[in-house]
Amino acid sequence: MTDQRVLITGSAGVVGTLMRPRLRRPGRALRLLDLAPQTASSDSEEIVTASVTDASAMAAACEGVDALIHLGGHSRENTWEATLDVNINGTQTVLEAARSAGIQRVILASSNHAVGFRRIDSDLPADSSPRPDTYYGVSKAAIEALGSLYHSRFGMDVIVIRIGSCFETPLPLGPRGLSTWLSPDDAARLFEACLSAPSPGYRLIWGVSDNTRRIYSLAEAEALGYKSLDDAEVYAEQLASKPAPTGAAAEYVGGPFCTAPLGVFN
Ligand code: 15L
Repeated sequence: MTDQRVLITGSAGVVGTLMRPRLRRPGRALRLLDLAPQTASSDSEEIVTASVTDASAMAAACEGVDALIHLGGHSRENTWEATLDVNINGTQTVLEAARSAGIQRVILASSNHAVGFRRIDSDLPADSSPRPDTYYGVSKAAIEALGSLYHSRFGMDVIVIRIGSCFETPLPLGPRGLSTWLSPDDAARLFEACLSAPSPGYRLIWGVSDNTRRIYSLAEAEALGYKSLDDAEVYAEQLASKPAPTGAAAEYVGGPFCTAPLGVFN
């Protein structure tokens, strides 16, 4: 029997792929929406092939859904037009479909690139105001604002997560990952906390593991019930031989995004 149906947009993307097996629960159906083809691995998975920019497909995908995790969209720098269309218009389309279907709980993926031009040496509370490093970062700041709007106007519970670097390990990220890594298991713990926290209202929280070199605050996520069990420091020795960032990439939390050409897909 299905007690809860969770719609995940961008389920075939990097974070979606890591979350799919980890968010499986008895009594929970996962409705997995992506442009890329996917195959259901059990009766509790429902596949939807659609774009987050398609209002009628999103309306259909939201039917019978209890909670929505919106991961869909471009996950790195792209042209302004593509970023505007998929990340900003797409998120508005998703929120509008959720509102109209009566979905009370929405979790939106933002990114540390919404505040990429904040200095590494500062302590970063989760509600630090936006200092985007790219068009991509601008789109994440807009997603945060859209989430706030839909909460204030319609009373929906909207939790926006400024995700650091969610990968299997921090190794591909170089030394920066020792600070920004969100382990996949911690990410699943964080999504579970976001799904189950009673009446959170609007929250902006960091998505990061309890890394020894962490500069992103965990207090806001912990207030929702999140407990990180991982620390990127276990990879420190393996990363010791990798070149340390220099210039703006060493000064600001966005790292290499701070110097990547604007509007160029990379
Ligand atoms: C992000 O927002 C990207 O989606 C991801 O690919 C990583 O680059 C991550 O930020 C990061 O900052 O490491």
